[in-house]
Amino acid sequence: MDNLPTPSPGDVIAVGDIHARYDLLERLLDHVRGTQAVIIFLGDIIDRGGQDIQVVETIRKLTEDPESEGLSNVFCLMGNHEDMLIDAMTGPMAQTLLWLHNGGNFDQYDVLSEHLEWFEQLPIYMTIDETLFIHGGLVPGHDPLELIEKGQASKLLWMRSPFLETGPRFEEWNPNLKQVIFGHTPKFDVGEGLPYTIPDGICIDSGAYFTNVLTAYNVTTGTFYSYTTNDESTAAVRHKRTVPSLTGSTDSCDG
Ligand SMILES: [Mn+2]
Repeated sequence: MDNLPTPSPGDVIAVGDIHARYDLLERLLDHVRGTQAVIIFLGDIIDRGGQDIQVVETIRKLTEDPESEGLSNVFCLMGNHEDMLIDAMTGPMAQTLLWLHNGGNFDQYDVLSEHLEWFEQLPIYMTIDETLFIHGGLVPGHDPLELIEKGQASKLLWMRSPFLETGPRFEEWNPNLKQVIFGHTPKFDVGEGLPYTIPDGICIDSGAYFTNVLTAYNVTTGTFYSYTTNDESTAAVRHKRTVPSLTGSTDSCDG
């Protein structure tokens, strides 16, 4: 952890998909604890990794009492996996099967259900200054509020094409926004555990649940942090243009 620069008070740090990897969440917390940074989890905190309860209870407590870990504010956005879990708990049996098919942890279903109301209030997206944060992506050229008001939020949570190819097209609906930070679609053809850019956007989902690398991005300083299960956690200052661009193949896991 010595080789990671310490964030400054008020720095805004987005965190990619954790997918129930409490061991990697702990690495992040060891780094940011006591710094008074602002933390934004980009959703998909549950499923696949096995440590759902520890992750949910820790992140929920952080959002409700950030000062307990010396953070100035903590937000958690909704991912498609949280959305599936809500449907599994409130919808027909087919929704439960969909959640299980996507890595849902049935052993922890009862404890997770105690957090249903917390999951239900998670925001779909947020903005800070010229940056928009969201789990999956945007419909290019459209304000996400339009879709949310039409009851189509899940489209944003599952978004891949055409957003990954074209970017958000902010100039068509909000020229004050300049970049979108999102998760959901790790790309293994650009290098395992690496973030990548799209037009006006950066994806920081590094597939933590099987690459063993959790990625965060300090938006204020332009620094990426990679947390690993050994002592090789690293930081790299990479301006957008030097992050590998998404080209060609859109092969990926199913989110
Ligand atoms: Mn996802």
